[in-house]
Amino acid sequence: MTARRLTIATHGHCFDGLASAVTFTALYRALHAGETVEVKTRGFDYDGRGAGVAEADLDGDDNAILDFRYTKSPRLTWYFDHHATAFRTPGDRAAFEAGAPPNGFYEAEGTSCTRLIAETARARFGVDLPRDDDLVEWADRIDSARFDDVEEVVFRPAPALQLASYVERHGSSDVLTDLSARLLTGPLGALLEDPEIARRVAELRREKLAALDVQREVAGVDGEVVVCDLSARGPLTVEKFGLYALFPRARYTTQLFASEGRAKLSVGFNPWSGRPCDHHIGELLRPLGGGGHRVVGGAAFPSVDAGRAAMAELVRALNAPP
Ligand SMILES: [Mn+2]
Repeated sequence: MTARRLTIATHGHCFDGLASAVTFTALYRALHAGETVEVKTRGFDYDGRGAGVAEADLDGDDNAILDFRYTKSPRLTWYFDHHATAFRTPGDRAAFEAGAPPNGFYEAEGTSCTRLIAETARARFGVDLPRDDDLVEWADRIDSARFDDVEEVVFRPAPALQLASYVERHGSSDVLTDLSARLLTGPLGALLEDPEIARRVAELRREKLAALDVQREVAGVDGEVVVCDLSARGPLTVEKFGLYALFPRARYTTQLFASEGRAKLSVGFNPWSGRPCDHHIGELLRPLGGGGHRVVGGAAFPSVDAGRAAMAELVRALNAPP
């Protein structure tokens, strides 16, 4: 009997992208019990050039896009996403609404793609996917920044957060394929006992704590917004929630990075500020070629100057009434 080939295109360098691949693979295997299934996982990143999953990337018998932009293609058989910017054009949206693919699930304000898959598995397909390491719950908390205590996240990260840090840095297609296979058969904690992963996790911790000192030095506050221009500071590995721990009362944060002449802007709402998020950050970034969710987003630019200009524009927009 020939194997059934499943190709998964998921959000690369992202814990929700990884957990989505694991959760979807578990669902797919449950739906094809008794068959041999070969899974290939590819990671895709938002790189500011509008690149997405190409039709040629969808080379399985079944092809799923998870936690990433929609691609209209007859080869696409599964789609799960929760990004506000999932559809590039009204035509893409219309094709999806018209039932392409037949197994398409989209939740615009969903907290994570992983939870959407797990809930759909249960509600639509009657497949329960229990795990004892709370993979779905962690993906959901990480993707929606749902933590009680930001200091704990930044200074005493739980195993899932340590693995998330590893995936965010090292989660290319090969790594995602390997990790997702191991997470299908074992608990999350076991991955951190892998000496190579443990070494890299420790290295990332050191880099992030060093970067916190730089952020503390560089960042300032403009109205409601923390402005942290790191573009002149060389490559840094920053803790995703670092600015929130440093500026617990600020409502929004903007941060600019540069590497090899290109710039990357990341923008976030501080869920620990105790105040509402009055803007849709993903939508504010869309005209700048970026995207994201209501509370977090990013964009990339061909030059540092373009990145700085965009950052100033975002700071103005976030300080303006919604
Ligand atoms: Mn996600």
